[in-house]
Order: sequence, then structure tokens, then C-alpha cells
Amino acid sequence: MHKSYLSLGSNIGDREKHLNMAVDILSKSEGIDVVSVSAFYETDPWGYEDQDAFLNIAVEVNTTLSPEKLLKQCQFVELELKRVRLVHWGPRTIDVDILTYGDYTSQSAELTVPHPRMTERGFVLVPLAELAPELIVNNRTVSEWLSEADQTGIRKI
Ligand code: GSY
Repeated sequence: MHKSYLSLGSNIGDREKHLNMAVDILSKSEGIDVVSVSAFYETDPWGYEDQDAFLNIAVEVNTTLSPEKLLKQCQFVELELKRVRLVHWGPRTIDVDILTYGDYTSQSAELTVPHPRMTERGFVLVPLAELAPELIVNNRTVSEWLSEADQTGIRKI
């Protein structure tokens, strides 16, 4: 069994519904147990800024799936929710990213774990710190990364 943390975000339509549906699909997936879900945060868009605000959450799962199979299941959730992504870093129904997978690390083209930009993104760190403040990522705790991250434009709902 492996512990993994996921980051989910939505900024189209009924964002809360999309996030709840995504968590529901994950919890019904073979080999995935949803252990905890953070509060919902409305967050200003990062990267491509000319788009609507996101709702973001972090999810803790225990899984018997390999990292590659877990990635496939995350992509399945995105497909199920018919993700529309017209602009790189642009609007999406749902985005499901693997942040960490136990102590596993990967730099492959398909999967980079820990997620390469997670330690600089407030919209990832704020919900994650709620679930796992002491989790070590790249030799520092999530709390430590969060203390240096820009937390403006992040509102708990
Ligand atoms: O990588 C996740 C998609 N995404 C987000 C997001 O989930 N939240 C915020 N606030 N900005 C984002 N930019 C991108 S791309």
C-alpha cells in the first residue's frame, strides 16, 4: 500500500460539483482508497492569468496501484469529466495531478514525481498543508515550503 497526495483543480462551470465528482470517481476506483480531502479553496489563476478563478483541493489516497496506473486513473477522471483545455495552462473542467507517491521519485516524460512545481504553488501547498504539514518534499516539509510561498489570492470557502 502506498500513500499518495493529489492536487485537484477546476475553473469551469460548477467547480465544486466537478471536484466532488472527481473525488467520488477516485473513491470508487479499484486500488484507491480516499483517506482525506482538504477544504475547498478559491484561488486566483496561476500561469495564464486571463481566466476564471479555480477551486482547488488536496486529496490523500492509499493505493495499491503503481505510479503509472495511478496516473492513468487520474487521466481517466479528467476524461470522465470531459476536460476541455484550449489554452496551455488555461481553463479546465478538472485537473488531477499526482503530487507525491510515498518516497517514489520519477523524472520520466510521462510522470514527474514529486510534482515539479508543487513547492512554489500556493494553490497546491495551502490545501496540502492542511492534510500533511510534515510531509517531506525535496528535503523540506510542506509547512516550510508554504511559509515561503505566495499565499495571496487564496480564499478558503
Ligand atoms: O496545474 C493545475 C491547473 N492550474 C491551476 C490551478 O489548479 N489553480 C490555480 N489557481 N491556477 C492554476 N493554473 C493552472 S495551469
